Amino acid sequence: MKPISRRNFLKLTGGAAVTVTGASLLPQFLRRTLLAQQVEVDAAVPYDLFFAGTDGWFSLPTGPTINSIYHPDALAEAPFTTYIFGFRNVTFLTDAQRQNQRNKAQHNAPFFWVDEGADFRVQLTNLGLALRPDLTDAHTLHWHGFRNVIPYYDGEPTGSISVPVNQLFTYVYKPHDPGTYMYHCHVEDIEHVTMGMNGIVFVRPAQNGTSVGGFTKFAYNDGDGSTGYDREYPMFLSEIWLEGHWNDAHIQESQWYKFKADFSLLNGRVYPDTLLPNAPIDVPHSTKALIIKTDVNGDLVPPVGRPDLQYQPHSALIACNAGERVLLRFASLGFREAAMTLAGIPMKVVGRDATPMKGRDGTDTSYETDTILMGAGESYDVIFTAPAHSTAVATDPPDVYVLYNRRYTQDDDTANGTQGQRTEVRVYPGTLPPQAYFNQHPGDTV
Ligand SMILES: [Cu+2]
Repeated sequence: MKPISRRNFLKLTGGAAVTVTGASLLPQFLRRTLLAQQVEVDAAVPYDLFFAGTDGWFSLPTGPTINSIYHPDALAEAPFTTYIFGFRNVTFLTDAQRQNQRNKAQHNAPFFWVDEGADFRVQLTNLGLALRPDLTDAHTLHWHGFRNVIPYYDGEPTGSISVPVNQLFTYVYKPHDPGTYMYHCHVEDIEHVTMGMNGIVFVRPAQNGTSVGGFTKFAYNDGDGSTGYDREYPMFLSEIWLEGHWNDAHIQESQWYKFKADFSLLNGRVYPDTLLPNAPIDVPHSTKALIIKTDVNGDLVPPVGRPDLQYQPHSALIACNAGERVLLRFASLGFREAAMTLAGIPMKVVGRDATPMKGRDGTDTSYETDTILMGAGESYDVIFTAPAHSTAVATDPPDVYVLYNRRYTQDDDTANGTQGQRTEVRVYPGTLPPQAYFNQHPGDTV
């Protein structure tokens, strides 16, 4: 039986909104396989993380030249403006709390990490799209650039399993290549990726925990400490085309080839919100992913004083002490080329597309630059050493350096008072305590 695509399905039903679970569209043999796999994997080893795919709403700046019929979306309940698809981390929630998370997606998807050589299991459930029951789309996890994946777990839906509405599936990984990757849903991928089902996953090297060159944390198995660092921050680039989001909310078909980014985001936020703290972090549980605190309903707790950022939990501020080494894990799932510039501090590129900058004969090919030119689907591991503080007086505020996308269409929108992909590096005079968790902001509540 030829699989029925969503669009053909709509044609068959005359375009009427019909609620059908994706499972009923699956051939019988596939359903049985899925169920058997589910039982087998779960019985053997529980999952490390449990993700949910769903839809939801988030908030983008408004302003004189942004506002239109598309923005803010008239269907959005204040303080939210824009319809999204996305993933949530529901690992530590009860079943009832998980069901509550339908229509509560976040942007971007949760950051998570895996240790080189370790078995890692991510259970994925599909909570469905609350606003679009006619869209019976499945969801998947696809690690972009992951070299040792087996097709079964790849997430590309024509060649591997995907997860229909109300079903569960467990992905099993055993990564061998450290570095920074991105992951996304691969079903109707232009739509699902740009609607927000995208994030960073990175693989920590086996060398971590050993002492090499004065460091115990490394980007790669460098053998000499050259990729050692004191603090690490993800820098995830994504884009929003308002018309596409509005179309999905209003049951209109988008011509995705007409994509034209209205917003460029860093870690899911637009400057100056990039500078604000993370949503309150659940530190004890943040051992395999950055876990945001949830309330009794399982809902995300928003950053203090910013209910509009409830579904954009990730800060993009970089904070460090003078003299420390900082690893920035850049990845882009926007369409346009980015030119991320750090003014006044040289950046050393130590890895690219999860590959250390070393030739086969060991030749060091790392290089210093002030600008990282990134295409869609590329990742860069970049280390900088924080310069001396201007006064070195402990009570003085941090020195501020600007990290921004030099392509002005992506970071400069003064007419609306917003600047997209822009953030700051704040260099403290030695007064910051050691980083307690990945992406820590000095103003975080825990
Ligand atoms: Cu999806």
